[in-house]
Amino acid sequence: LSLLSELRQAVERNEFVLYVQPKIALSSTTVIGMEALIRWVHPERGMIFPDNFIPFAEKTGFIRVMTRWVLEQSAALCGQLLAQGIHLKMSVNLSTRDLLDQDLPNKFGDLLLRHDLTAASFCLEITESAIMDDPVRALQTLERLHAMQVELSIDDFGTGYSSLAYLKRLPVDELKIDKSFVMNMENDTDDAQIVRSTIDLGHNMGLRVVAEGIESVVVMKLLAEMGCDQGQGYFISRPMPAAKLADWISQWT
Ligand code: G
Ligand code: G
Ligand code: NA
Ligand code: MN
Repeated sequence: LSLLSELRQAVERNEFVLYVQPKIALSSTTVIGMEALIRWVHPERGMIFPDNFIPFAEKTGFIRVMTRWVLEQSAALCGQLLAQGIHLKMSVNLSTRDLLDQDLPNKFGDLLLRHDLTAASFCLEITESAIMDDPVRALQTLERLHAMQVELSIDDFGTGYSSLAYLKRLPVDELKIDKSFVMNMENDTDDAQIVRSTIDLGHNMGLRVVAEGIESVVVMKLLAEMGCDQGQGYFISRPMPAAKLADWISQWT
């Protein structure tokens, strides 16, 4: 069986599982959101991580089916949490293909209607490289999404090739500092300076700044001192099955 037909079969057999990783405010440690991260639980091979199928799904265009699945599951989870009085913002990763899909804003609007949610429940994460693949069309999609009031985030910031001149024109709300700068910032003074400068750059552009890859309390405190707004990482929580989130929140708070 080719990987593509295996992926199609995985959808039919419900083998994908929505994992989420909590996102907290660094000043108060309050949980404010979560990032949706897909997992494939294969009947024979067990858990398959996205690095082993997302790049392929992007190449073949199958990613659009997966993105739709993730958005559907995320919206359902948001609805369930809201019914329990839990208001969290759901961050969902978009790929290049999604950004080039002219119909994505309409599909997203339809999703919100069907789940009785507002755009404020979502933040869409896009990497610099996904945007730079076709900046003109990407910008069109981002502007239409932004006009719908959905928040947009630049993911893995600092690892791509976009210029600041270009970034300045993007209708984004959040900048997410790549984990490669955050993970070792307690020991690497260059990393710490990059993180500090990125926080200031983001704030000066009026953006919320999020650090991913927080693996220790020392790093979490350093980031809070630097004024970083939000954080995410193994120290706070590893990604977990969506069904476990409500319990995790009640233990965290
Ligand atoms: O935990 P982690 O292994 O989940 O994710 C590895 C990579 O796969 C990351 O770059 C992450 O952004 C990407 N990824 C995880 N879930 C999704 C998804 O639903 N859509 C897209 N486009 N990428 C995802
Ligand atoms: O590419 P993106 O930033 O969307 O994906 C986030 C990736 O980082 C996922 O694979 C997720 O599991 C992983 N991740 C989340 N927190 C940590 C962390 O604290 N340390 C490391 N090494 N990886 C993390
Ligand atoms: Na992401
Ligand atoms: Mn990232």
